[in-house]
Amino acid sequence: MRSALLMLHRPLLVALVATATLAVSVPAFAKEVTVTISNFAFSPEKTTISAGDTVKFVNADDTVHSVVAQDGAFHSDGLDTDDSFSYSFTTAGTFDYHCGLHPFMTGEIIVN
Ligand SMILES: [Cu+2]
Repeated sequence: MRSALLMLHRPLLVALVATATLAVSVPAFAKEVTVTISNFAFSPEKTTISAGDTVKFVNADDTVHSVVAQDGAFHSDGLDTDDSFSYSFTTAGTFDYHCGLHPFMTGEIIVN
């Protein structure tokens, strides 16, 4: 009786373990990091990520901002309140960026 119950549940258990392993390993490879634009500043100003990660810039201000890479690698449209712009960094290095409308707003993404 007891062994019959175990045999019945074994495939389900294997499927559950496989699903749990997948759920844990996929986000570990590429994560999404949020940079908030607030009070005319990028927060955090310096963000360290791993190659393959995505940075999501979210505008929390009531003013339109944009995100422009110093080296021209990316250039967002004007972001209204609550709008966002995402960019995946595939190579290691230090990437400086600023707001296209307010050049004094600067930030840095460090990709390891
Ligand atoms: Cu701005």
